[in-house]
Amino acid sequence: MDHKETIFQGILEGNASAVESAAKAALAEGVSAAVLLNEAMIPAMSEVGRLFEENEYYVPEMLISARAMKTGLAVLRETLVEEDVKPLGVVALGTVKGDLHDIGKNLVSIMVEGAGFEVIDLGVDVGPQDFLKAVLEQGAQAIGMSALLTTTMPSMKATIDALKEAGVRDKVKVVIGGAPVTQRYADEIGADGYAPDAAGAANLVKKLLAS
Ligand code: B1M
Repeated sequence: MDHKETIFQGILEGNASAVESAAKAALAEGVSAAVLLNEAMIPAMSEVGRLFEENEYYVPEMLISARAMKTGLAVLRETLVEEDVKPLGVVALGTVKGDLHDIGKNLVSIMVEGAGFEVIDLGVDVGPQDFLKAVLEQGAQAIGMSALLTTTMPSMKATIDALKEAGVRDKVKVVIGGAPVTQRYADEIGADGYAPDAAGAANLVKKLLAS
């Protein structure tokens, strides 16, 4: 089995140590972190989602796969993030209220940091007031919200409303994303932009904060 296959299988089986050693070995052999991410790790999580939909996997299996994915991401992190770059701005990121999915948000965090921004990672289950606090008290110039559940998407609008009520909506850029989120939804709730993936989110933040 080559390293990509070991990583793919390791995530499917929730074998974090196999994922960790294969990712380290692949990087040492010069395989790029982006290749490991896009050709092994993200496809493995999509497969986990498919198995869950078909009732072959249940929440515990998803959970151990997610742990293996996070272990792999931690190995890639250093390679993905450029070091010694003066921050271009401050961006607060979080998964919205009621939502505990953080793998996509963590990837966005790595890419935004890699694009040269200081990231305030607010974690998961982040409510409108927590995003607002990051703007008012920590100087976030942009906020990024992630949602993986259709039921938690309305929290994105609630956060934009909270920014409006506090009179700071025009001082901060709002970027949204996550599997059920679309450009149409972003337009509907008045976000500044939507990105389909982590690299897209980093580019969008760069573009919005430059304008
Ligand atoms: Co859950 N889950 N989950 N889950 N889970 C999904 C999302 C689901 C689609 C599975 C399915 O049915 N096929 C489904 C949602 C259905 C829906 O609402 N439409 C679902 C469900 C139902 C649930 C529970 C309700 C299950 C239950 O308890 N019965 C429950 C909810 C818990 C909660 O949040 N309150 C639940 C729980 C869990 C676990 C805890 C077990 C685990 C999460 C662990 C963790 O994150 N720490 C989990 C997992 C792993 C998944 C799947 C399998 C994988 C998600 C993932 O990490 N993908 C997922 C199925 C799937 O997505 N195919 C599923 C990999 C990740 C890299 O992709 O997060 O999409 P993603 O991020 C992408 C883009 O979306 C984008 O960039 C990333 C790629 O570059 N992106 C952004 C993300 N955020 C962005 C922000 C941006 C821009 C881009 O700007 C700011």
